[in-house]
Amino acid sequence: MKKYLSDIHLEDYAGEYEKKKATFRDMIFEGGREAVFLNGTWNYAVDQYDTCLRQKWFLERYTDANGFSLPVDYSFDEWEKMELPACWNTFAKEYLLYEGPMVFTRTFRTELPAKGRVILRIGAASMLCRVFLNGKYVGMHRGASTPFYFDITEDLKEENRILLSVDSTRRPEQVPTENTDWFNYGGIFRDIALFYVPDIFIREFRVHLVPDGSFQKIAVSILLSESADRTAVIRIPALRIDEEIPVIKGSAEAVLWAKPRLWSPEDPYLYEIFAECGEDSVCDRAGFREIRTEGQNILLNGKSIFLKGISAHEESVENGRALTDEERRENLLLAKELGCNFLRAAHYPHHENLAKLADEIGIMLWEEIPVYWAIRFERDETFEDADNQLCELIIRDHNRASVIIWSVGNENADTDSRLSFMKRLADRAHELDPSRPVSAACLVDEAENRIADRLAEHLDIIGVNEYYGWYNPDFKRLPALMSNSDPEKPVIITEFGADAMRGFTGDPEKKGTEEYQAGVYETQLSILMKIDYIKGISPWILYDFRCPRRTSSIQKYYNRKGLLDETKTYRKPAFYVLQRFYGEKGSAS
Ligand code: GCB
Repeated sequence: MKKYLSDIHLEDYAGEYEKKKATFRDMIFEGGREAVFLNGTWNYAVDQYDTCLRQKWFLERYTDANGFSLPVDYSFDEWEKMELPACWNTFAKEYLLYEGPMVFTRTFRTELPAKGRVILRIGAASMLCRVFLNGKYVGMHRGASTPFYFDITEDLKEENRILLSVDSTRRPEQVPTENTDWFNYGGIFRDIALFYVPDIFIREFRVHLVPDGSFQKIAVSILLSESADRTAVIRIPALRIDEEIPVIKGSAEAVLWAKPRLWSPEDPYLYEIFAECGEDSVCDRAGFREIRTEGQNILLNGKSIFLKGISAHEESVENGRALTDEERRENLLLAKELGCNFLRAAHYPHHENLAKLADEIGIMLWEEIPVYWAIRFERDETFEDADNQLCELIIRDHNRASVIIWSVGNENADTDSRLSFMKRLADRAHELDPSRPVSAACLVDEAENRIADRLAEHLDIIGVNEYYGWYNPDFKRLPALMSNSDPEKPVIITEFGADAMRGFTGDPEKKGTEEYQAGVYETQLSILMKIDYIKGISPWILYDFRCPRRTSSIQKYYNRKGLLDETKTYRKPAFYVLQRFYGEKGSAS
């Protein structure tokens, strides 16, 4: 077959772009490093047939071996322009429902460092991203919501062309799978940047208060990019800590003695923390607090607390999933206005700045990976993907005091393959981060009307989603569910709620009215608050969000369970019901 025709007959064109996967092992610690941003204007093309990969556009072949010009199907520099990071669905009306590959490219100049490495960082790209630099395939990443990194030192030139093929196609074997209750945004949602680091650099730098009730031990660990022996210096000036710790074969762990002022939502106190090792130095702003469970209690700094929460998707009408920092702050301030001390960041990792802002503002967070509904639990590759996203999230946000719970998934039916899949995820979270409780939002056992999920044995906190008053209209079953259950662990009601369309008012008995939603909140709260083992709630949800499954006249492609509408300006009556309740509740359990 003639070479120039090969791409149209090649069935397995994508196989070679499965190689060189970026994983959590390629991450670098970013705190205190100067980023050279590649955000800004990029050229793009909608690439519905994946022609970029099939025809290898990245090779930029304009002539054949004899020097004759070839017809080419792209013109990078004349393509339309988009400012990244962005979601293409909100960028232009005609892309609102586009799912598939889009190709982004730009050129950039850079200084070539005499020594050291150059690391490319992409904050999040949905869902698959293939990266090409100067005519070469660099690697790929799976997962829409976590950052990924490539060492591009060898391929970097003074003048560079970078090309990213980002594919938002929903696929059954992916994490999340093809069916969810949220909108499938496509795009490069978060910062694209270069980091210049020394040859041997700090990949991970973790600090936390040892959760042993003493409030005096700060655990620090360092992982270098190479298995080298070094000495690291840890400094926390406000605590007069300036300690040398030995790094052996690239890793160090130490416990430093100090009495830090404890972080809490009432006093979100943060420390400047520095680490130096060889030629590398990093820093972070972090709080110290202890979070653990004891019996049916959740203890923050040794005291039993009640999590006054709300769930939220990462979304705005204007920017889709690519929120600005102002929008993130606005969401947290809305939660504060509601009287919350806790926010469930559902159902996938939100931007890293959410946790940084929550650290400052004083809101505790539940962070989750999109192991949602009917994931392909039996597939090893699907597990590998979920496991990698979990590790990327934990490593990224480890130092955030606001993050108090890792969630390994949401509403997955209690089958054998799911149990083994999610048990392994819970084990992984415990192993990677012994300083935080692990949870998941579980379904109730409808047949027995009990909180009974085999996964609970492997969790520290049981999340329960229940929709009495909405999907299940029989409110009488809710008190029965609670009295039939005797969990040995704290329970958070991770979801309850009801749809209400802004301005649809009048009949408190009619589903979809603002009054009906407020009534569901009144009844839910009056029942749940009598139950001792419930140590928190995060009703569904802060604001209405886009969802293709929701087609009724009151929904119009939105899930309307928000306490605010999608513009985040209109507070439905249920907002005030919850606000009043939180105002009266206090934060102790
Ligand atoms: C759930 C899901 C959430 C949905 C919600 C609903 O249980 O966890 O993702 O959006 O119910 O509105 O049905």
